Amino acid sequence: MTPVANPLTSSDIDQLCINTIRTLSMDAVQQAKSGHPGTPMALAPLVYTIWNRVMRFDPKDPIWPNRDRFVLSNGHASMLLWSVLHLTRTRAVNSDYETLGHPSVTLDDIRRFRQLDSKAPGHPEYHWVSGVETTSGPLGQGVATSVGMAIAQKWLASRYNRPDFPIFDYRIYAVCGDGCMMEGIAAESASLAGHLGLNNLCWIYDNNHITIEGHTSIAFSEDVALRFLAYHWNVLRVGDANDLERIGHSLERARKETDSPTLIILDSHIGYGAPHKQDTAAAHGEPLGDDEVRLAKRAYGWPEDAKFMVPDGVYEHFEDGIGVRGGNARREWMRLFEAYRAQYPELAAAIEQMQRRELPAGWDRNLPVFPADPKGIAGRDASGKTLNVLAQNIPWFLGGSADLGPSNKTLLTYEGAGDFEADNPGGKNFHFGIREHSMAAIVNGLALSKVRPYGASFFIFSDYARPAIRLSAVMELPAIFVFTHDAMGDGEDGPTHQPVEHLASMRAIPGLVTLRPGDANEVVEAYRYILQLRHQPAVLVLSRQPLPTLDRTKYTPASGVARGAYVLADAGGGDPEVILIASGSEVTLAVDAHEELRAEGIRSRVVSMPSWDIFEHQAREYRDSVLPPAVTARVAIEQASTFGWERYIGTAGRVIGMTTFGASAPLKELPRKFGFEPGRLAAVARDLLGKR
Ligand SMILES: Cc1ncc(C[n+]2csc(CCOP(=O)(O)OP(=O)(O)O)c2C)c(N)n1
Ligand SMILES: [Mg+2]
Repeated sequence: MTPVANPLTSSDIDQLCINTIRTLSMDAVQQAKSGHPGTPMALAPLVYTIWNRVMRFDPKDPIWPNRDRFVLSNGHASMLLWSVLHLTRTRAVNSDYETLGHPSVTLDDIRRFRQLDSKAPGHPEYHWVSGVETTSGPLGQGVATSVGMAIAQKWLASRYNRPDFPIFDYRIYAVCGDGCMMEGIAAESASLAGHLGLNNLCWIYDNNHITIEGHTSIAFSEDVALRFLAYHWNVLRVGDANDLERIGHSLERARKETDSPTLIILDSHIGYGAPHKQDTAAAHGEPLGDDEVRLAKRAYGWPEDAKFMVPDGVYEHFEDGIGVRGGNARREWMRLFEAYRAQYPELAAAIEQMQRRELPAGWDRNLPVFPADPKGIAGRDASGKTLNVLAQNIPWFLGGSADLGPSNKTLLTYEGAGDFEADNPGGKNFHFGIREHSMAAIVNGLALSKVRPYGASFFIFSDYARPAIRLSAVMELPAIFVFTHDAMGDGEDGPTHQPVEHLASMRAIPGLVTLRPGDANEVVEAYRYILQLRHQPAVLVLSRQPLPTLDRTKYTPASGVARGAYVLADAGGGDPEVILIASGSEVTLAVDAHEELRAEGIRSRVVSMPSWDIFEHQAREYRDSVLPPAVTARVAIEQASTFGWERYIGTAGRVIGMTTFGASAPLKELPRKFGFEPGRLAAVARDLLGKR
């Protein structure tokens, strides 16, 4: 052993396990010729301690509902996770939530780190590798998501635990680095976690003073401990990342904390044990090089030429630690749950439905039906009424807004809904504060915990939430984002509050369902569609201003929303001459233009298109029936960027949309300025047909 790596551990087998994590990580990065070896080398003792000594996690059933959660927010250090998932022989789970016989991560996957189809990808990917609790990599997202997990545990405990039945009492551990600490989303999330007193949450901050560009002193000098104390966190410090006893002790203190989340600041040395690279930025994100790997192995007392070696006794030691502890905890919980089921069959059934992302029977009963009304109702108001029915039908459907509840109309106002607060963790109205980014990540954390969440704000501020919305799509989570004030309905607030490119931006996210309903009944149908999604997030884009409620005896039913686009009004007698395509507030405008054209004997069709994404997933036959390829005279109208509409209007069509930002003016003046008027639409249609 060289002086660099003087082990301070209690036993040789602990050290052997830790060094296995280190060397697997170094070998994998070296073999891949890419990756991040330094932090796994430094944090191996921490991750070893959390997994093998503390966490209640059963590798044989990695989705057991009351398991402790482990989040690696510094996702670039993914080899930490692949190593422990492999060494604990964590089982794979399929998309039907069945535990399979084979391991989640094999040694071969680790040999193929970062290669196509390997279960050891560059960053932790939920949905791809069993045992990963959330996708991480964009720094700060993991810790923010962990706050959602902690909130979910509190809510579930409050709603489902009964005297002598602690069905939900799990804890959440999240590891993060300097990058996460610098990101704003972590600050938003820590602030809320402290406010809510989430004592089930423990973040461990890898205080290694190194990021990609060098020492953190070039850009980061605040006192993190003081900052977290000010957030009402319990702050602990462990001065040596190799000191297992102190790490264990601090985790134990976190567990005993009654009022606050805990931050453990862990002083570590990136690239620990590598004689030339320890404590340098070079250890962060590139292979150490064959010579340095050999020297580091020598420092660990490891055979220098051994690669991907798991020494005798290592698997067994994990089996004796987390395997036995986690297995016992799960079996005990299963027994507890059976007794709970006998006493509280309805609650037990609800918990099981939640785990499978099913909805309770009668989930859509009493949904509102809006009568035809030319004055109409705002999208946000129709949404508020619908949400209040759904939240009563689905006990675990909950959410809130980033301080815009009264504007977004997302408040649940029925008796017993309640506000989620530290002293009322069973409340269903969440107050995220003005923290859109964190809100979206928390919504992801809630969805990962199997409750059904929504978060809300103005559509313009989806910009502040987009990175987490994108991750909800990457993770295939049924998260719901309700965005009101969808276009220029904001009037006087002006261009800073008028979304233009946001629809295009949301539509561009693969797997995300974006829906912009055209009247109150389309809002209801949009919710009906969204609630049935199990593996897709949805963004609901709603108007601030009243939209006429269409007469569905005259026009086709709003249930067409479930197909993404549908023929709302038609000329009859075969294919139309011209097709008018619209979403949201422009749908009635298209109907008005259609009536105007009809009076002139021009046969037009109105297609209401609330969702491109849903429409794209319909059979070609259906799509061609709505937009017959032979009809090339098409006009799209939407109060948003024209970007992308070419795909539906083709080269012969026109689009009335936005090519500039909006303007500050009373609402009634804006449609005139930007050309969103039925007369203009009819004129463009006539022009296309050469009938001026
Ligand atoms: C939001 C975001 N910005 C930038 C990056 C690119 N990036 C990956 S790791 C890293 C440095 C992280 O430093 P630190 O968290 O201290 O990790 P360490 O090098 O100590 O492991 C950066 C900038 C990222 N992954 N996410
Ligand atoms: Mg660092």
